[in-house]
Amino acid sequence: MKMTGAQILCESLVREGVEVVFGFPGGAVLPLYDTLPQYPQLRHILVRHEQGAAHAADGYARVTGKVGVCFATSGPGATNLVTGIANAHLDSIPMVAITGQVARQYIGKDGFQEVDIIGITVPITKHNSMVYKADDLAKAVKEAFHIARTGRPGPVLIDIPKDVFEEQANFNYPAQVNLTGYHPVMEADPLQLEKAAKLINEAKRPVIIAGHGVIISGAYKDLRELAEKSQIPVVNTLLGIGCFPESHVLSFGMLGMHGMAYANMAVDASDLIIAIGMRFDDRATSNVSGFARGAYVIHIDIDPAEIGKNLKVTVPVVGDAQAVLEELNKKVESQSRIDWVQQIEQWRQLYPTTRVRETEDLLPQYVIRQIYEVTEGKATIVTGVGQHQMWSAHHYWYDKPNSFVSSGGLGTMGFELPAAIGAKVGLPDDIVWAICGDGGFQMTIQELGTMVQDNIGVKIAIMNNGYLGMVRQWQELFYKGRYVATPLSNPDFIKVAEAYGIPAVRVESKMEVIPAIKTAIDTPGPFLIDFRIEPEENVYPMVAPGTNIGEIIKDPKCDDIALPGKQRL
Ligand SMILES: Cc1ncc(C[n+]2csc(CCOP(=O)(O)OP(=O)(O)O)c2C)c(N)n1
Repeated sequence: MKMTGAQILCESLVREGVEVVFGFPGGAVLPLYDTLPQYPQLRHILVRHEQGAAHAADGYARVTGKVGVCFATSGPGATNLVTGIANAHLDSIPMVAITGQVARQYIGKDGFQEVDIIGITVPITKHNSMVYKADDLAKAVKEAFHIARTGRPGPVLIDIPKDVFEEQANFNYPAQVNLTGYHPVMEADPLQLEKAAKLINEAKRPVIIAGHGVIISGAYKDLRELAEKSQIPVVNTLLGIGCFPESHVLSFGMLGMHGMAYANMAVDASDLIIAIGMRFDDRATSNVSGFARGAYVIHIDIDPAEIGKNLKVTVPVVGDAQAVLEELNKKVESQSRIDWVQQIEQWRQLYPTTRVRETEDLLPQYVIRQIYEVTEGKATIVTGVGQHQMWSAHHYWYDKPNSFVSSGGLGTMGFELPAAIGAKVGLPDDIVWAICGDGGFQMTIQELGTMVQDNIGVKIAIMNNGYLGMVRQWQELFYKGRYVATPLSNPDFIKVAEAYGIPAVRVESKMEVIPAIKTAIDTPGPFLIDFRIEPEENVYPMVAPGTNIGEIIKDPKCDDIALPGKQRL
């Protein structure tokens, strides 16, 4: 049956199970937009900026495990996607970005709105291609989804010239994908597994570092089995939050630059690191030569390119975390490591990082605690990048995967609002909170319009400190308090929200916190709270950049424990 390229694209998306697309139209994609009404099963959400489309597709993909899809037009539309694509690339998020291109006859002529988006996105996509004939479109879409979601997931871009959308071709959706050279290894080499099991069985002070790969591969049960069977403490990366219940007795929280002191101390004192689906990012390891100096390292990762990239590894295990752990668990012996676990537990008691200072000031840590209490820990928390991100990681406790959505690898300010839109669209029945910095919020503030137009009920908490807080903190600690370009004058966020038609309140004292959170949840649709938090509050503990992970800077102001520590199972 003959169809236009645009129809072939839509039909192919339907075949891939796509239900929602985030996008923004323009001349080069007009034939596609003109075809969309024929496909009511494809819900299109009009964002206000293409960066928002990519982040929303990213947030949607994280919480649903499906491939996120975004559309943009040629030239500036396509380049506006770049930050969002790079973000997805660094965090291994399955995404298909579809960009319009100028018509074939104009390609290479620097005509109106032409840009070489293929060239631009080569380093930030898992794969990209221009489809030059409508005949090739179905195959290109099939391959794009396959590549995006298999192996180590990532973004794939398809660039389609305007006249290819209009060209007629036969529609045959391929049943299978056959890509020479692309065969992600799922099952680990049995010999390597044998070696890994031997190291684990012999270790006295092993630590598991669980990363995003555990969440992506759905290896939670297998991870838990490994930890419980052989009594190994588990720490996690920022993106690994939620892959192991934080209330579990063997969970010792996040490691790294703003990790828990006891998590870093455990890694520092360990004799074996079992790294699962994590890539030894410098925010996790700090000075890599001072990282876990007395430990052997087992590195389990689906991407062979990650192994040995940042850290020398004793036993590399290439494979899908779930498949690997399932096999490894058969070879690992049950044993008690009670002394080691108790040692870390003691450190946890000595250096509890979940402290909130006793004060009447409005502390961000207190606000996040209250969001946790009111939502009973059941909300999906989406953050931007900065201090509020770390406070959200520290003071909300996550027991289920994907309940913490954040930009890890690229560290993209402005991620919070659009990613929360994507998360809420993916989980319409869940409570989704966007915890924003006042700086990051203004980077994608226009997406309030998207929320209103599509009635996407994200609850927004701005941690308004009047600074680019995390950078100010670095200036305070490492640049003698010279606050260059970090004080931030803000608009009246309440008026901004109201101008968009979003109800909003301002909170300036502790006693207003809980009522405001409850009102936000009880009010249908989006709601914004402007929390005027203590302007110069810092995130602790901290490992200064370039120092060793065991060299921890503790909060100089925090002596008392005003709120109870988290409950253990
Ligand atoms: C797009 C982008 N530009 C710059 C930075 C550098 N940066 C990291 S954190 C930060 C400050 C964030 O300020 P805000 O959003 O207000 O959050 P806060 O740290 O105050 O919680 C900046 C500028 C970044 N991560 N992303």
